Amino acid sequence: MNEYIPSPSKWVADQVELYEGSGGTKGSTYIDLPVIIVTNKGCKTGAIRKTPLMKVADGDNYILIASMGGAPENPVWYNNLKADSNVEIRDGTQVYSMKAIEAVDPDERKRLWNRAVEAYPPYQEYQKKTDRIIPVFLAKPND
Ligand code: F42
Repeated sequence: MNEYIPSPSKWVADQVELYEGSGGTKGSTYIDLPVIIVTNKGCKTGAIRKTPLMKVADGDNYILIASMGGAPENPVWYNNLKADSNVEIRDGTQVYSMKAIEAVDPDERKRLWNRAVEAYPPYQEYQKKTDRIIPVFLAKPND
């Protein structure tokens, strides 16, 4: 089993600890909106990484938005998911084994992006803040 390395960002690491430590009954929101925890492998270290993201559901699937508050660069979890699409997603008390694939088809990306903005309107502001096109992933359950 690989080692879990917490985020160097304290507020993020604290949210993961509260969320996971409570089995999903605490720490599962950000500004009163639901959050999921994405667990995956680091593409350089091979370590277990855990990233809280806003919950954007699309049926049984989840939409993951690599916004990082509109920062100029993609978050590094983007690289991790591109290298290995296998993720575990915790949504409250439920944990699902999934594959997260970047939406590259422009129509599909737009549909998913619009759903994400409905769920969490600040994503639109984040896109205005940055020149990069914010990547969008669709995570689907493994059969
Ligand atoms: N971020 C988003 O992008 N979208 C969201 O919807 C979102 C919501 C959200 C809600 C609650 C909350 O607490 C945080 C939220 N965040 C959201 C922030 C998110 O959790 C991440 O902190 C943020 O996106 C930055 O991700 P990051 O992967 O760039 O994290 C940095 C701080 C980090 O952990 N860096 C590590 C480090 O040591 O500097 C490296 C982590 C890593 O995965 N390393 C890889 C490895 O091999 O282990 C290598 C990766 C590489 O290519 O270098």
